[in-house]
Amino acid sequence: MRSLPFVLFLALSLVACGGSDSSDTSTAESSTNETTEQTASPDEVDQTVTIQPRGNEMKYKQTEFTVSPGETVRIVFENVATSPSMVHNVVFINSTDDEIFRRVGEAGTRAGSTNDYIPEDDAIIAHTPVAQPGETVEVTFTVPEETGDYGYVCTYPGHWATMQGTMKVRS
Ligand SMILES: [Cu+2]
Repeated sequence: MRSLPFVLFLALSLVACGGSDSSDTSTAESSTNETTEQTASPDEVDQTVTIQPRGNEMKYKQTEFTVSPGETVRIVFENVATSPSMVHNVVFINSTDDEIFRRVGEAGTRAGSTNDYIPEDDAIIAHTPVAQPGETVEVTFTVPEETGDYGYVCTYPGHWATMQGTMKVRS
């Protein structure tokens, strides 16, 4: 399910390459309103947000940031931790409800390392890969059109309860 937008993007790219005389602006527009869209290239990014953990704690140093509806945001997660157990990711969800944090966090543990601790859950709108200590990972996605507060959480086992933040979508 999560790979559908990427497949769609590829299909549109192929169509665009096939046509020779039309303008070159055709690929981006028809596939943008999906909240799971993660295929934007760097030159389309409206805002880059850098997130780090707070040292070797199971916490994000940046616990909130603000973006605009529908913009393309690039999340760069720099895992500056040094402890080998401080493996992290950043999973964005469509809620700041404690129960949704719990549901996604516990499902992430069950999803396991082979899935980067990412469960199948309708609340998830985007996520980074897992970052080992010292590693930097990133994800680019389209911010939802609906204003409000969206949560982000680390789904590495044992981290979800304390490693949370809020993405504020404000027009
Ligand atoms: Cu973590």
